[in-house]
Amino acid sequence: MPMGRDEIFIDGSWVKPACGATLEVVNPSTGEIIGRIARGGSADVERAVSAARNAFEGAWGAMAALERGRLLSRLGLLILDRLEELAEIEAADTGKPMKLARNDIRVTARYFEYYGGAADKIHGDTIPFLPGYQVIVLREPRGVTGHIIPWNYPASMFGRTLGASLAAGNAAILKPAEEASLSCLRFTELTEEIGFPPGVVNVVTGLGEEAGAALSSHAGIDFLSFTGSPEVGTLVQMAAAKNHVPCVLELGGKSPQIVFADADQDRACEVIVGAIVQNAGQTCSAGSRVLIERAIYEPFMRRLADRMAAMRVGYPEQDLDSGPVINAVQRDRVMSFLERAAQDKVEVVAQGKIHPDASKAGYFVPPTLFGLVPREHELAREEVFGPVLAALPFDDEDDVLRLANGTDYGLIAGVWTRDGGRQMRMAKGIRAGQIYINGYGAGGGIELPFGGFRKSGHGREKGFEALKEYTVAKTVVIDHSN
Ligand code: TXE
Repeated sequence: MPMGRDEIFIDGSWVKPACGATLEVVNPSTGEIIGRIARGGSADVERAVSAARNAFEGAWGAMAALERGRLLSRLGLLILDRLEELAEIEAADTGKPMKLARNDIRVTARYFEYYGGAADKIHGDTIPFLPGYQVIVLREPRGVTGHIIPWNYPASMFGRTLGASLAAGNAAILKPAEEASLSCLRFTELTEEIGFPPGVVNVVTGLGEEAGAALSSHAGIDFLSFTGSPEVGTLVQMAAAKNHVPCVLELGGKSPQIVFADADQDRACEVIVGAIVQNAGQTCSAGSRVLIERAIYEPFMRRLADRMAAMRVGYPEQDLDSGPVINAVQRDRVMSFLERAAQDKVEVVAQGKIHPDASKAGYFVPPTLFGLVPREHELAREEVFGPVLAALPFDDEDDVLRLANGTDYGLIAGVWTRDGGRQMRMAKGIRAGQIYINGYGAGGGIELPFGGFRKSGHGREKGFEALKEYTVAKTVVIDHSN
């Protein structure tokens, strides 16, 4: 039974895309074609935007916040009901181990539960002004929101971006990544089952340069949320700027894990290796640099090396430490980093193993730890988006702050130390959207505001902070003096 569907979802109906074409769905664990999705384009985005506008100005806009929230909460419950089926779809489409796929589906459900509960708690403000005046600040939905998401966590991104937008009262158009659209399509079928009014959720699958570009350059949308590469993020922001459409961008990272000599080294080691190997390193908030205080560099590297060497990669049902990367392009990209590092004589300290039963046609790469990486080397500065960890020694707090803040990115950071004063100095000194002390929550915590500095993007998703992005303040000034 082929997976996916050759239709897109507009105005409450499944319809063929205007061009009638489809795209292949490839299983990254085997390289096999397992289904097809519709190749939507600008004509389809056009219809989706007008359907969303009608919903926003019609039934959806008129619905009580309480009712909106109920629909979202029920969607969350239905997703949990279908957990196993959805996890299997996600694992087949992305190659991730079943335990991670199940977790991602639970996270998706949790987003709808959280934002369902939040829908009737988004409220405005009053402001003391001149005598005889009453000032009310209304918090209104933006209107029609566009959402372009990547392939690394398609399910949870669906929940994260649509949960917040719909809770705030917007109507949405989602463009999933062409590499992994299947779970988004299945969630969309569940929105039908729950009974969202037509036009509230529209899903146009297709290529980035077609459907994605059409959505980001559309003058009829009021807000845009993009998660993906910094390069495409720049294009998207420029396209949106031409229409004065505001956007939130969540781009890449080169997040540091900072280990001081007084850290709990056992725990730090386990969490650091786990966080870079998870999802084959294809996590925007992966801790891909480990900065180690010089006094413990050698012993801590021995621990990291043992742990990295124990990592096992395979297909989803094996439930190992990670699966393949998403496609041949990403595999070749990651392998090219390893090849250049070899040419530059950067030392491979340890590598995990690809399970012998894993298909040779799958896109597997071995988890790899590099030691004594020069500070200016690309492994210390560029996002690899693979299971590749670069280790560098540092001397003191000033030195490590320079190093931590010394890339173009600033998404998250981990700090491992028992010293309370130092914990706070690091938290204040590091320019990143999330700082974890003695832990690392790559991608976790749906309640926690998340987003970047500099090339990691701007604006915040997750938590209540995201609801500020998806709403706008309107000030009403009433003169009641006569
Ligand atoms: O991402 P793209 P790619 C990084 C990571 C990875 C690299 C390339 O380093 O190696 O990006 O991945 C849509 N107008 N991240 O090429 O292209 C596209 O269809 C509008 C980090 O797959 O940015 C998809 O839906 N949209 C990241 C989405 O953008 C366009 C997650 C992301 O794809 C478009 C993924 C266009 N011109 C990759 N071109 C993270 N931050 O988590 C593409 N898209």
